[in-house]
Amino acid sequence: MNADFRSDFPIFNAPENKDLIYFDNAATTQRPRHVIDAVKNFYEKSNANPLRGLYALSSQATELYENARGTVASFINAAAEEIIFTRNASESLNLVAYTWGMQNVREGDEIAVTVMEHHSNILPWQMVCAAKNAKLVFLDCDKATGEIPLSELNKINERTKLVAATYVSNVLGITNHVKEIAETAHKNGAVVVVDGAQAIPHFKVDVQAIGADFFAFSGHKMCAPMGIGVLYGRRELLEAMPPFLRGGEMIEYVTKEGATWAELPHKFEAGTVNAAGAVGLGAAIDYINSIGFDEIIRRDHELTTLFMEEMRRIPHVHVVGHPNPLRHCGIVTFMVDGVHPHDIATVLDEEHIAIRAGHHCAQPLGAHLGVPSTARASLYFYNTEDEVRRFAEKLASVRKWMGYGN
Ligand code: C6P
Repeated sequence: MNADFRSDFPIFNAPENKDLIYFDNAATTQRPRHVIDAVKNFYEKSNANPLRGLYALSSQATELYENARGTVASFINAAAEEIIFTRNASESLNLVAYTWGMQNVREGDEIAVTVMEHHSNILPWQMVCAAKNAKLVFLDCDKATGEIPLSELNKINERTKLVAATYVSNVLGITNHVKEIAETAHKNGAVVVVDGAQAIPHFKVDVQAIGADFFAFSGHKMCAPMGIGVLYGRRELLEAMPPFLRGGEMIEYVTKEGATWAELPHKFEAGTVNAAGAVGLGAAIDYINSIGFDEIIRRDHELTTLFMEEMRRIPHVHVVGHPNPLRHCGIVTFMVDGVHPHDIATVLDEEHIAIRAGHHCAQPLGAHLGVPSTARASLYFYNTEDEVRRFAEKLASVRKWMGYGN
Protein backbone atom coordinates (compact mmCIF):
# COMPACT_ATOMS: atom_id res chain seq x y z
CA MET A 1 0.00 0.00 0.00
CA ASN A 2 2.64 2.50 1.09
CA ALA A 3 4.80 1.64 -1.91
CA ASP A 4 1.99 3.13 -4.01
CA PHE A 5 2.14 6.43 -2.12
CA ARG A 6 5.88 6.54 -2.58
CA SER A 7 5.53 6.21 -6.34
CA ASP A 8 3.35 9.36 -6.31
CA PHE A 9 6.49 11.33 -5.42
CA PRO A 10 8.86 11.82 -8.38
CA ILE A 11 11.83 12.70 -6.14
CA PHE A 12 12.02 9.07 -4.97
CA ASN A 13 12.08 7.82 -8.56
CA ALA A 14 15.10 9.94 -9.50
CA PRO A 15 18.07 7.54 -9.97
CA GLU A 16 20.24 9.59 -7.57
CA ASN A 17 17.59 9.22 -4.82
CA LYS A 18 16.82 5.52 -5.20
CA ASP A 19 18.19 4.65 -1.75
CA LEU A 20 17.32 7.98 -0.08
CA ILE A 21 15.68 7.69 3.34
CA TYR A 22 13.96 11.03 3.82
CA PHE A 23 13.08 11.48 7.48
CA ASP A 24 12.97 15.29 7.59
CA ASN A 25 9.30 15.73 6.77
CA ALA A 26 8.67 18.14 9.65
CA ALA A 27 11.11 20.55 7.98
CA THR A 28 9.42 20.13 4.60
CA THR A 29 7.61 17.25 2.92
CA GLN A 30 8.19 16.06 -0.62
CA ARG A 31 5.76 16.98 -3.43
CA PRO A 32 3.56 14.48 -5.26
CA ARG A 33 3.24 14.49 -9.05
CA HIS A 34 -0.32 15.83 -8.67
CA VAL A 35 0.97 19.06 -7.06
CA ILE A 36 3.91 19.47 -9.43
CA ASP A 37 1.55 19.09 -12.40
CA ALA A 38 -0.93 21.62 -10.99
CA VAL A 39 1.83 24.24 -10.70
CA LYS A 40 3.20 23.38 -14.15
CA ASN A 41 -0.29 23.59 -15.68
CA PHE A 42 -0.87 26.98 -14.10
CA TYR A 43 2.29 28.41 -15.67
CA GLU A 44 1.79 26.61 -18.98
CA LYS A 45 -1.91 27.38 -19.45
CA SER A 46 -3.28 30.01 -17.07
CA ASN A 47 -0.50 32.39 -16.04
CA ALA A 48 -1.37 36.10 -15.76
CA ASN A 49 -1.42 38.57 -12.89
CA PRO A 50 -4.59 37.66 -10.99
CA LEU A 51 -7.13 40.13 -9.52
CA ARG A 52 -6.24 42.95 -11.95
CA GLY A 53 -6.49 42.09 -15.63
CA LEU A 54 -9.66 42.78 -17.60
CA TYR A 55 -8.97 39.91 -19.98
CA ALA A 56 -9.77 36.21 -20.05
CA LEU A 57 -6.39 34.86 -19.02
CA SER A 58 -6.20 37.07 -15.92
CA SER A 59 -9.76 36.10 -15.00
CA GLN A 60 -8.78 32.44 -15.34
CA ALA A 61 -5.78 32.97 -13.05
CA THR A 62 -8.04 34.81 -10.57
CA GLU A 63 -10.55 31.98 -10.64
CA LEU A 64 -7.89 29.34 -9.97
CA TYR A 65 -6.43 31.44 -7.15
CA GLU A 66 -9.82 32.02 -5.50
CA ASN A 67 -10.82 28.37 -5.98
CA ALA A 68 -7.71 27.40 -4.04
CA ARG A 69 -8.82 29.74 -1.24
CA GLY A 70 -12.19 27.98 -1.19
CA THR A 71 -10.46 24.59 -0.98
CA VAL A 72 -8.37 25.77 2.00
CA ALA A 73 -11.46 27.23 3.69
CA SER A 74 -13.44 23.99 3.52
CA PHE A 75 -10.37 21.97 4.56
CA ILE A 76 -10.25 23.76 7.94
CA ASN A 77 -13.96 24.66 8.26
CA ALA A 78 -13.67 28.40 7.67
CA ALA A 79 -15.21 30.93 5.26
CA ALA A 80 -13.20 31.90 2.16
CA GLU A 81 -12.84 35.57 3.23
CA GLU A 82 -11.23 34.39 6.49
CA ILE A 83 -8.35 32.75 4.57
CA ILE A 84 -5.36 35.00 3.91
CA PHE A 85 -2.56 33.70 1.74
CA THR A 86 0.90 34.45 3.11
CA ARG A 87 4.39 33.10 2.39
CA ASN A 88 4.48 30.68 5.31
CA ALA A 89 3.47 30.12 8.94
CA SER A 90 6.13 32.58 10.13
CA GLU A 91 4.64 35.39 8.04
CA SER A 92 1.11 34.48 9.20
CA LEU A 93 2.15 34.74 12.87
CA ASN A 94 4.01 38.00 12.26
CA LEU A 95 0.93 39.40 10.53
CA VAL A 96 -1.13 38.85 13.70
CA ALA A 97 1.60 40.33 15.91
CA TYR A 98 2.12 43.47 13.80
CA THR A 99 -1.60 44.13 13.37
CA TRP A 100 -3.79 42.69 16.16
CA GLY A 101 -0.91 42.63 18.65
CA MET A 102 0.34 46.17 18.10
CA GLN A 103 -3.23 47.49 18.04
CA ASN A 104 -4.57 45.74 21.14
CA VAL A 105 -1.78 44.96 23.60
CA ARG A 106 -1.10 47.68 26.19
CA GLU A 107 1.34 48.33 29.01
CA GLY A 108 0.91 45.82 31.85
CA ASP A 109 -0.88 43.26 29.66
CA GLU A 110 0.34 39.69 29.30
CA ILE A 111 0.83 37.37 26.33
CA ALA A 112 1.05 33.65 27.09
CA VAL A 113 2.92 31.15 24.92
CA THR A 114 3.90 27.54 25.55
CA VAL A 115 7.53 26.73 26.22
CA MET A 116 7.56 24.39 23.22
CA GLU A 117 6.83 27.07 20.61
CA HIS A 118 8.86 27.32 17.46
CA HIS A 119 10.76 30.64 17.40
CA SER A 120 8.22 31.86 14.80
CA ASN A 121 5.58 31.81 17.55
CA ILE A 122 7.79 33.42 20.22
CA LEU A 123 9.79 36.19 18.54
CA PRO A 124 6.76 38.13 17.21
CA TRP A 125 5.29 38.15 20.74
CA GLN A 126 8.62 39.18 22.28
CA MET A 127 8.55 42.09 19.82
CA VAL A 128 5.01 43.12 20.82
CA CYS A 129 5.83 42.81 24.54
CA ALA A 130 8.98 44.92 24.17
CA ALA A 131 7.13 47.60 22.16
CA LYS A 132 4.16 47.75 24.55
CA ASN A 133 5.87 47.07 27.85
CA ALA A 134 3.81 43.91 28.28
CA LYS A 135 4.91 40.62 29.83
CA LEU A 136 5.54 37.32 28.02
CA VAL A 137 4.44 34.36 30.15
CA PHE A 138 5.44 30.75 29.41
CA LEU A 139 3.20 27.71 29.93
CA ASP A 140 5.66 24.93 30.80
CA CYS A 141 5.45 21.28 29.84
CA ASP A 142 6.25 18.14 31.79
CA LYS A 143 9.94 17.34 31.24
CA ALA A 144 9.36 13.60 30.78
CA THR A 145 6.25 13.46 28.59
CA GLY A 146 6.12 16.92 27.02
CA GLU A 147 2.47 17.28 28.07
CA ILE A 148 1.35 20.70 29.30
CA PRO A 149 -0.42 20.02 32.63
CA LEU A 150 -3.84 21.70 32.78
CA SER A 151 -2.62 23.46 35.95
CA GLU A 152 -0.34 25.57 33.70
CA LEU A 153 -3.48 27.15 32.26
CA ASN A 154 -3.85 28.97 35.62
CA LYS A 155 -1.16 31.32 34.28
CA ILE A 156 -3.83 32.66 31.91
CA ASN A 157 -5.73 35.45 33.71
CA GLU A 158 -7.57 38.72 33.18
CA ARG A 159 -4.29 40.48 32.24
CA THR A 160 -3.74 38.00 29.38
CA LYS A 161 -4.59 39.57 26.03
CA LEU A 162 -3.42 36.78 23.73
CA VAL A 163 -2.47 33.11 24.03
CA ALA A 164 -0.26 31.61 21.32
CA ALA A 165 0.10 27.84 21.29
CA THR A 166 1.35 25.26 18.87
CA TYR A 167 -1.09 22.47 18.06
CA VAL A 168 1.76 19.95 17.60
CA SER A 169 5.34 20.47 18.79
CA ASN A 170 7.97 20.27 16.03
CA VAL A 171 10.40 18.72 18.55
CA LEU A 172 8.31 16.41 20.74
CA GLY A 173 5.50 15.67 18.30
CA ILE A 174 3.09 16.03 21.20
CA THR A 175 -0.41 17.32 20.41
CA ASN A 176 -1.48 20.08 22.77
CA HIS A 177 -4.99 20.45 24.17
CA VAL A 178 -5.63 23.61 22.17
CA LYS A 179 -9.39 23.45 22.72
CA GLU A 180 -8.94 23.63 26.51
CA ILE A 181 -6.32 26.35 26.08
CA ALA A 182 -8.76 28.33 23.89
CA GLU A 183 -11.61 27.90 26.38
CA THR A 184 -9.46 29.22 29.23
CA ALA A 185 -8.21 32.10 27.09
CA HIS A 186 -11.73 33.07 26.01
CA LYS A 187 -13.02 32.93 29.60
CA ASN A 188 -10.37 35.54 30.40
CA GLY A 189 -11.15 37.67 27.33
CA ALA A 190 -7.96 36.76 25.45
CA VAL A 191 -7.66 35.81 21.77
CA VAL A 192 -6.06 32.54 20.71
CA VAL A 193 -3.45 32.04 18.03
CA VAL A 194 -2.83 28.42 17.07
CA ASP A 195 0.33 27.50 15.20
CA GLY A 196 -0.87 24.60 13.07
CA ALA A 197 2.31 24.06 11.03
CA GLN A 198 2.96 20.53 12.33
CA ALA A 199 -0.69 19.55 12.86
CA ILE A 200 -2.23 20.24 9.47
CA PRO A 201 -0.24 17.55 7.60
CA HIS A 202 -1.21 14.82 10.07
CA PHE A 203 -4.86 15.10 11.11
CA LYS A 204 -8.11 16.90 10.34
CA VAL A 205 -8.16 20.44 11.68
CA ASP A 206 -11.42 22.24 12.42
CA VAL A 207 -10.73 25.82 13.46
CA GLN A 208 -14.30 26.23 14.80
CA ALA A 209 -14.17 23.08 16.92
CA ILE A 210 -10.88 24.06 18.60
CA GLY A 211 -11.97 27.67 19.06
CA ALA A 212 -8.98 29.24 17.29
CA ASP A 213 -9.26 32.97 16.61
CA PHE A 214 -6.21 32.76 14.35
CA PHE A 215 -4.64 29.65 12.82
CA ALA A 216 -1.34 29.66 10.91
CA PHE A 217 0.31 27.07 8.68
CA SER A 218 2.70 26.56 5.76
CA GLY A 219 1.95 24.74 2.53
CA HIS A 220 5.38 23.17 2.20
CA LYS A 221 4.90 20.92 5.25
CA MET A 222 1.82 19.34 3.63
CA CYS A 223 3.01 18.45 0.11
CA ALA A 224 2.39 21.94 -1.36
CA PRO A 225 5.01 24.28 -2.85
CA MET A 226 7.32 26.45 -0.72
CA GLY A 227 6.37 30.13 -0.50
CA ILE A 228 2.66 29.69 0.18
CA GLY A 229 1.19 29.80 3.68
CA VAL A 230 -2.14 30.52 5.31
CA LEU A 231 -3.50 32.67 8.07
CA TYR A 232 -7.05 31.92 9.13
CA GLY A 233 -8.60 34.72 11.17
CA ARG A 234 -12.07 35.12 12.62
CA ARG A 235 -13.93 37.60 10.41
CA GLU A 236 -14.78 40.21 13.11
CA LEU A 237 -11.15 40.28 14.24
CA LEU A 238 -9.76 40.60 10.70
CA GLU A 239 -12.23 43.36 9.90
CA ALA A 240 -11.12 45.42 12.88
CA MET A 241 -7.40 44.98 12.19
CA PRO A 242 -5.26 47.42 10.19
CA PRO A 243 -3.45 46.09 7.09
CA PHE A 244 -0.05 44.46 7.59
CA LEU A 245 1.60 45.40 4.27
CA ARG A 246 0.49 48.26 2.05
CA GLY A 247 0.57 48.33 -1.76
CA GLY A 248 -1.24 47.14 -4.85
CA GLU A 249 -4.62 45.41 -4.73
CA MET A 250 -5.24 45.82 -0.99
CA ILE A 251 -7.02 49.17 -1.32
CA GLU A 252 -10.51 50.36 -2.06
CA TYR A 253 -9.59 53.94 -2.93
CA VAL A 254 -6.42 56.06 -2.71
CA THR A 255 -6.11 59.84 -2.62
CA LYS A 256 -3.05 62.04 -2.08
CA GLU A 257 -3.99 62.19 1.57
CA GLY A 258 -4.76 58.57 2.39
CA ALA A 259 -6.50 55.34 1.49
CA THR A 260 -9.36 53.04 2.36
CA TRP A 261 -8.90 49.29 2.38
CA ALA A 262 -10.23 46.48 0.22
CA GLU A 263 -12.68 43.94 1.63
CA LEU A 264 -11.43 40.77 3.28
CA PRO A 265 -9.29 38.89 2.51
CA HIS A 266 -7.59 41.19 0.00
CA LYS A 267 -6.91 43.88 2.62
CA PHE A 268 -4.13 41.56 3.81
CA GLU A 269 -2.70 40.53 0.43
CA ALA A 270 -0.66 43.48 -0.86
CA GLY A 271 1.15 43.15 -4.19
CA THR A 272 1.18 40.37 -6.76
CA VAL A 273 0.17 37.15 -5.07
CA ASN A 274 1.67 33.66 -5.28
CA ALA A 275 -1.11 32.27 -7.44
CA ALA A 276 0.81 29.19 -8.58
CA GLY A 277 1.64 28.42 -4.94
CA ALA A 278 -2.01 28.73 -3.95
CA VAL A 279 -3.03 26.46 -6.83
CA GLY A 280 -0.37 23.98 -5.68
CA LEU A 281 -1.73 24.15 -2.12
CA GLY A 282 -5.24 23.46 -3.40
CA ALA A 283 -3.88 20.44 -5.30
CA ALA A 284 -2.03 19.24 -2.17
CA ILE A 285 -5.28 19.40 -0.19
CA ASP A 286 -7.06 17.43 -2.92
CA TYR A 287 -4.25 14.86 -2.81
CA ILE A 288 -4.35 14.56 1.00
CA ASN A 289 -8.14 14.28 0.93
CA SER A 290 -7.88 11.52 -1.68
CA ILE A 291 -5.72 9.52 0.75
CA GLY A 292 -7.81 10.50 3.77
CA PHE A 293 -6.71 11.33 7.29
CA ASP A 294 -7.77 7.91 8.57
CA GLU A 295 -5.11 6.36 6.39
CA ILE A 296 -2.53 9.06 7.18
CA ILE A 297 -3.05 8.59 10.93
CA ARG A 298 -2.88 4.80 10.54
CA ARG A 299 0.46 5.12 8.70
CA ASP A 300 1.79 7.62 11.29
CA HIS A 301 0.93 5.20 14.08
CA GLU A 302 2.35 2.11 12.38
CA LEU A 303 5.59 3.77 11.37
CA THR A 304 6.16 5.62 14.64
CA THR A 305 5.42 2.51 16.70
CA LEU A 306 7.95 0.49 14.71
CA PHE A 307 10.45 3.36 14.84
CA MET A 308 10.29 3.62 18.63
CA GLU A 309 10.46 -0.17 19.06
CA GLU A 310 13.64 -0.18 16.99
CA MET A 311 15.08 2.76 18.98
CA ARG A 312 14.49 0.91 22.25
CA ARG A 313 16.52 -2.05 21.02
CA ILE A 314 19.62 0.04 20.28
CA PRO A 315 21.90 0.58 23.29
CA HIS A 316 22.83 4.22 24.07
CA VAL A 317 19.85 5.66 22.14
CA HIS A 318 17.31 7.75 24.09
CA VAL A 319 14.02 9.08 22.77
CA VAL A 320 13.03 12.53 24.07
CA GLY A 321 9.42 13.03 25.11
CA HIS A 322 6.38 10.81 25.45
CA PRO A 323 6.96 7.02 25.72
CA ASN A 324 3.77 6.34 23.71
CA PRO A 325 4.42 6.43 19.93
CA LEU A 326 0.80 7.44 19.33
CA ARG A 327 1.58 10.81 20.99
CA HIS A 328 4.34 11.65 18.49
CA CYS A 329 2.60 12.61 15.23
CA GLY A 330 5.42 10.99 13.26
CA ILE A 331 8.12 13.05 15.04
CA VAL A 332 10.80 11.25 17.09
CA THR A 333 13.59 13.27 18.66
CA PHE A 334 16.47 11.36 20.17
CA MET A 335 20.02 11.39 21.47
CA VAL A 336 22.90 8.94 21.27
CA ASP A 337 25.24 8.81 24.30
CA GLY A 338 28.54 10.51 23.60
CA VAL A 339 27.69 11.59 20.05
CA HIS A 340 26.78 15.17 19.16
CA PRO A 341 23.50 15.34 17.19
CA HIS A 342 25.31 17.09 14.32
CA ASP A 343 27.66 14.10 14.12
CA ILE A 344 24.69 11.71 14.12
CA ALA A 345 23.16 13.59 11.17
CA THR A 346 26.48 13.76 9.33
CA VAL A 347 27.21 10.05 9.75
CA LEU A 348 23.68 9.16 8.61
CA ASP A 349 23.99 11.50 5.64
CA GLU A 350 26.91 9.33 4.47
CA GLU A 351 24.29 6.56 4.26
CA HIS A 352 21.90 8.78 2.31
CA ILE A 353 19.61 9.29 5.31
CA ALA A 354 18.19 12.79 5.88
CA ILE A 355 17.31 13.80 9.44
CA ARG A 356 17.50 17.12 11.27
CA ALA A 357 19.86 17.94 14.14
CA GLY A 358 20.30 20.96 16.40
CA HIS A 359 17.88 23.13 18.34
CA HIS A 360 15.03 22.82 15.79
CA CYS A 361 14.24 26.56 16.20
CA ALA A 362 12.82 25.84 19.66
CA GLN A 363 15.63 26.91 21.99
CA PRO A 364 13.44 27.77 25.02
CA LEU A 365 12.16 24.15 24.93
CA GLY A 366 15.72 22.80 24.73
CA ALA A 367 16.66 24.93 27.75
CA HIS A 368 13.55 23.78 29.67
CA LEU A 369 14.29 20.10 28.98
CA GLY A 370 18.06 20.51 29.50
CA VAL A 371 18.81 19.18 25.99
CA PRO A 372 19.94 22.12 23.85
CA SER A 373 20.70 19.95 20.82
CA THR A 374 19.02 16.74 19.63
CA ALA A 375 18.57 14.62 16.50
CA ARG A 376 15.10 14.39 14.98
CA ALA A 377 13.51 11.94 12.56
CA SER A 378 10.12 12.98 11.20
CA LEU A 379 8.07 10.51 9.18
CA TYR A 380 5.16 10.90 6.81
CA PHE A 381 2.69 8.45 5.27
CA TYR A 382 4.91 7.73 2.22
CA ASN A 383 7.77 6.45 4.37
CA THR A 384 8.03 2.68 4.71
CA GLU A 385 8.71 0.04 7.36
CA ASP A 386 11.73 -1.02 5.35
CA GLU A 387 13.17 2.50 5.62
CA VAL A 388 12.62 2.47 9.39
CA ARG A 389 14.50 -0.86 9.74
CA ARG A 390 17.37 0.30 7.50
CA PHE A 391 17.54 3.53 9.50
CA ALA A 392 17.76 1.61 12.80
CA GLU A 393 20.54 -0.59 11.43
CA LYS A 394 22.59 2.47 10.44
CA LEU A 395 21.86 4.31 13.68
CA ALA A 396 23.11 1.30 15.63
CA SER A 397 26.53 1.73 14.00
CA VAL A 398 26.87 5.49 14.63
CA ARG A 399 28.82 5.06 17.88
CA LYS A 400 31.25 2.67 16.18
CA TRP A 401 31.80 5.28 13.43
CA MET A 402 32.69 7.74 16.21
CA GLY A 403 35.30 5.36 17.62
CA TYR A 404 33.36 3.75 20.52
CA GLY A 405 33.72 0.01 21.16
CA ASN A 406 29.95 -0.52 21.29
N1 C6P B 1 9.62 24.06 11.50
C1 C6P B 1 11.24 22.28 11.43
O1 C6P B 1 12.16 21.65 10.89
P1 C6P B 1 7.91 28.20 8.21
O2 C6P B 1 9.40 28.13 8.22
O3 C6P B 1 7.41 29.59 8.35
O4 C6P B 1 7.31 27.46 7.06
O5 C6P B 1 7.39 27.39 9.49
C2 C6P B 1 7.76 27.84 10.76
C3 C6P B 1 7.27 26.90 11.80
C4 C6P B 1 6.30 27.34 12.67
N2 C6P B 1 5.79 26.52 13.59
C5 C6P B 1 6.19 25.24 13.71
C6 C6P B 1 5.57 24.37 14.75
C7 C6P B 1 7.20 24.75 12.87
O6 C6P B 1 7.59 23.49 13.00
C8 C6P B 1 7.77 25.60 11.90
C9 C6P B 1 8.87 25.14 11.01
C10 C6P B 1 10.64 23.44 10.68
O7 C6P B 1 10.79 21.98 12.54
C11 C6P B 1 11.70 24.39 10.20
S1 C6P B 1 12.54 25.20 11.51
